[in-house]
This record gives sequence, structure tokens and C-alpha cells, in this order.
Amino acid sequence: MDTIDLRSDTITRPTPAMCMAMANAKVGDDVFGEDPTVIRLEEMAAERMGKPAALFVASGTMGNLVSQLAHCRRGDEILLGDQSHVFIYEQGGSAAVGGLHPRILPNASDGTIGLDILEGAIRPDDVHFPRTGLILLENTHNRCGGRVLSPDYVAAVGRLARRNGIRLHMDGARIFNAAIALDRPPADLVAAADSVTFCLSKALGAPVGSVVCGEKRFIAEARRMRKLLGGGMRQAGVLAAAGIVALEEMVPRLAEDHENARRLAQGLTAIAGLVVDMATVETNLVYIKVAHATMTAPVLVDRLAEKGLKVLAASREYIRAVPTYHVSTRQIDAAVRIFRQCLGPA
Ligand code: TLP
Repeated sequence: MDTIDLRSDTITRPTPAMCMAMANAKVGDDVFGEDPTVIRLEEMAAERMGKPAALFVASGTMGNLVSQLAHCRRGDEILLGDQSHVFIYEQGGSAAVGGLHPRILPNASDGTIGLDILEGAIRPDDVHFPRTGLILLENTHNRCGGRVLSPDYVAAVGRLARRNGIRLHMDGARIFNAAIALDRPPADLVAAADSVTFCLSKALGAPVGSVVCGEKRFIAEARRMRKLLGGGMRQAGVLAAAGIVALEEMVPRLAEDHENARRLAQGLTAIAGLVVDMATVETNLVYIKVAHATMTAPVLVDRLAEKGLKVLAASREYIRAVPTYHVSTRQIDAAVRIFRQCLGPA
């Protein structure tokens, strides 16, 4: 029995073309600025995001952290959503490492934070208060179901930030999924942001790495912060080579993951004890509510695993499933059948 792994798009392994590119990569010491493959990846990334410069980092978490460190001074307040990855899943690095003061604002179910809520949270210049330094948004929004933030909304937050002398950072771990869903270039989606981190090692399939993009001075500071965190990676061209293939070859096929996500969601809506809101399945993430008399999400996850289907419990109530390029449409249909077996007939 082949296991069907829908836990995350982070489980994707490099493609044969990536392995070939890694084996043949021209490398140098990137801390000396001498790795031609890293330099090429950074140029490509900056161009894709419509920003002047870019920095290759080890992970999305590192990209978000160096961005916060580069934008803010210790003691600054950062505004971010209560469902954001930075707040929930990054070990509180903003405070633990950056000395930043997180101000948590409610995410709406579509991943946005109300403009009035953001505006109301900005601190006046008063000796009692921390200074508001940064707003963080996430696109697509992971915990909000892979929802896509509209360029109009991001532009409105960007205007609000500029009016108040605050920076805007985008956790764009899955920004290419958002771009494919909207059929717009990713640069349009981050035009209003001062910086963006996107991941090569999720649905794009590279084994390691994320890229931070922004103005030259910001990237120079982010580079210092990366070194501070021990992220100066020397002959990193071996990794960047796979990232280049990810950008060149893997972006258009994200549409297949989105189709498979919808197919999975559609199949699951017919099963009693599960609730999936089709309207929220915009990209590759499917959140499934377990509305069963006796079974919680973690219990159901264990039963599914026994039958060869791996998914994640996102909470007591919710399961997350993520189709990737390793998973065929037939396996998506098999996944639906395994859910049905574990929950009984509709
Ligand atoms: N997300 C992972 C887990 O950490 C939850 C996943 O399986 O979805 N921003 C967003 C929106 C993310 O979803 C993730 C990873 C990151 C940042 C961090 O990226 P890495 O794992 O490269 O540090």
C-alpha cells in the first residue's frame, strides 16, 4: 500500500532537474558575495517580486525574522494577525530574538486584518508607548485556509502604513500560489509591501530555502541579520541551483495542486461528519472540519494514517490536507475513499 502524504507542501522532494542542477552548480563563498548561483537566484527572485534586491535564506522562518530585525529597532511594536504563522509557529522569534513587542490583531476568516483595526492599533508618539514599527501580512494565509489577499487590500494596508511612517512586510511563503490563483504576476501582489519572504521549499519543490526581497538598503541590513543568526551559508549555490529550477519550471504547475485541492474538498463535502467550505478553497490548502459526535481531528488523523493517508491535525476540530506534485488525481480520489472508510457511509 502506497502512503498518500497530504501533510504539507513542505514534504516535496527535489525534481530530477533540480538534482541535476545541484550536482552541476557553480559555487563560491556566498559570505564573500562570490557564489554565482546564489547571486543569480537572488536576481531572479528580485525580478519576480518587482523589488530591487533579494537575499537567499535558509527558511521562511529565517526570512520573516531577518526582515523584522532589519525593519525594526528593539522595543518596537509589530502589528500582526492572531492566526499568522509568525505569531503561532515561529517560536515567538520576534520577541525572543528581536526584542520586538507583538500586538496581536484578529484575522478575519479571509486572512485580512480590518483596516480600521490596523489604524486603531498604531501608537501615537507618546513617551509611554512603544513605537509601532511594522505591519505583517500573510499571503496566502495558511491558518485561514490558504486564502488569497487581494492586491487592493494589500495596497490599502500599504497606504495606511506609509501614511503612518510604518513598514509593511509580507510573509509570502506561498505567494506564487496566490499569484496563480489570481492569474496575476506576484509582483502585483507585493507592490505595496516594503519586503516579502517567499519559500522555494514548499509547493515549488526545492529542498531548502526562501528568499527575502526589498529595497537595497533593507536587503543589506537583512544580510547582516542573516549572518548574526548564523545563516551565512558559504557554498549555498548547491541549494540555490534547485531554487532556480523551482522558479523556472514549477510555478505554472501549481494550478494542478489547486485543482486537486478543490477535487479533494468536493469529495469530502459528501461525507457525513466532515464540513468543508468550498468557497474557501482558493489554493492548495484544504481545511476540513471534523463535526463528528465522538471523533476529534487528532483521532481521525491517526485512523487515516493506519489506512495509509497522512494528513495533519491543525487543532482539535480541524484537519489540513495539502496536495502536491507527488500526488496524482487518482490518489486524491483514494484519499476521499479512505476518509469515507474511517467515518462510515454518508
Ligand atoms: N509552514 C509549515 C508549518 O510550519 C506550519 C506548513 O506545513 O505549512 N510562513 C508560512 C505562511 C508558512 O506556512 C510557513 C511554513 C513558514 C512561513 C515557515 O517556513 P519554513 O518552514 O521554511 O521556516
